[in-house]
Amino acid sequence: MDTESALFYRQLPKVELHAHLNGSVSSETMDLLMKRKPHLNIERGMTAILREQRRSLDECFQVFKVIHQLVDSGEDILLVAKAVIQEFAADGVKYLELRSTPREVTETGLTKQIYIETVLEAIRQCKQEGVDIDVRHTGGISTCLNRFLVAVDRRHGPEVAMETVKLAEDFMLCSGGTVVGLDLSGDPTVGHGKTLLPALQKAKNCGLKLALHLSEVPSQRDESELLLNLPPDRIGHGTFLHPEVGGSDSLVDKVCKQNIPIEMCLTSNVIGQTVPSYDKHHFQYWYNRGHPCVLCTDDKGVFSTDLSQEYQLAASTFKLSAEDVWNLSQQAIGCTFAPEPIKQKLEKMWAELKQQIL
Ligand code: 6MZ
Repeated sequence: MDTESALFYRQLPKVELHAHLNGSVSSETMDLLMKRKPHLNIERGMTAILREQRRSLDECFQVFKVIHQLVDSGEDILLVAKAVIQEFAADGVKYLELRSTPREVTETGLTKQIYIETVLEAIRQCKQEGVDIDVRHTGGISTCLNRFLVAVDRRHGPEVAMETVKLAEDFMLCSGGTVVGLDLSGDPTVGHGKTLLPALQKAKNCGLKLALHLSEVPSQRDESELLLNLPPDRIGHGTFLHPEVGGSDSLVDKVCKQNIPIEMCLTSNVIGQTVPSYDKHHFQYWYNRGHPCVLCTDDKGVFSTDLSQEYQLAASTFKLSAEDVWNLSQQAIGCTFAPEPIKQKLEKMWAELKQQIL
C-alpha cells in the first residue's frame, strides 16, 4: 500500500505506550467540558496547540494546568478516559497503555483513590462496550486493549511519590492486571530524580514496570545516569541522551546494553521545541542503531495529533518504506508491559492483518 496515503496509517495496527490522559483529551470532549463549566471562561486555544505553532516547554505545562481545571471530578475523569480510549481505538490502536497522575480536589470530593478507580471503571466500561481486544479477532474491527500506568509528577517531591507508589502497588494487586506500571513525568526542569529514587526502587521491587521520562531537557544528564541504574523498563523521550546533543557515550551504552526501548513523540517534541525540526529528531539516531523505538503521541489533544499522523510523519521524514513502518509498529508489541499471552495474541493479530494491509 501507498505510504503517502493517510488510510494506510489509519489501517496500520498500532500500539500506543506513551499517552498522558489529560493531555490526550480531544477538542470535541473539551467543548463538552467547557460547556459544563462556563464560569471558568476557558476557550479552545487555551487547551490545545496547533501543529504549526511552537511553544516553550513551560508554556506547554501551563496548558495542563488549564485542562486540570476542566477535569476535576470523578464524572469528568470517566468522560475523558472513555472518550480518549474510544478515540485511540478509532485511530487503529489495538493496545493502549494510558498513564495519568492521580489528583485530589476537595471541592468535588475527588481523591487519588477515586481517581484511579474511575480510570479503571472507564477501561471496564469500554471493554464491556466492545472497545477492547477481540479474542476471535478478524481484521478491520476497532478494538483496543487497555492497560494503565500510575504517574508520579516529579514536581510533587519524594513523599508524594512514595504515596503514589503505594497506591499503584495496591491497584496492581487488585485490578486484575490492568495497572501494570509507574510513570515518572512532570516538568523536567523542576526537582531532581535522585530524591525520587527510593520511591522508584520500591515500585520496581514490588513488580511495577517503570516508564520514566529521561533527558527530556539537556540539564538532566546526571539524573539520567542515576535513573538508568535502576534500570527503567522503558524511557520516555530520551531526547538528550546521545553525545551529538550533549548526552554521553556512557548514557548510550547503558541504554543499549540493557536494551531499554525509547518512547518517541515527534510532534510533541517539535511543538515544545526540545527538538528543532522533524528531520533533527533523535528517532533517526536510535533507529539507525537498530534500537527499539516506539512512536507515541504523548498528548494527542494538546499537540493536535494522533498516532496515525505520528507514523506518517516518521515515514515521510525518515523515508521509511511500508515494510519499515509495519516492522516499527510490530516491534512495539515487544515493548509493552503486557503479559506473554497478550503479546502473542497481538502478534497473531498483526500477522493476520499484514495480508490485508501491506
Ligand atoms: C513531562 C508530561 C508531558 O497526568 O494529568 N506530562 N510530563 N513531559 C511532557 N512532555 C510534553 N506531557 C504531559 O496528564 C497531564 C500530565 O502529564 C505530564 C504532566 O505531569 C502533566 O501535568 P495527567 O493525565
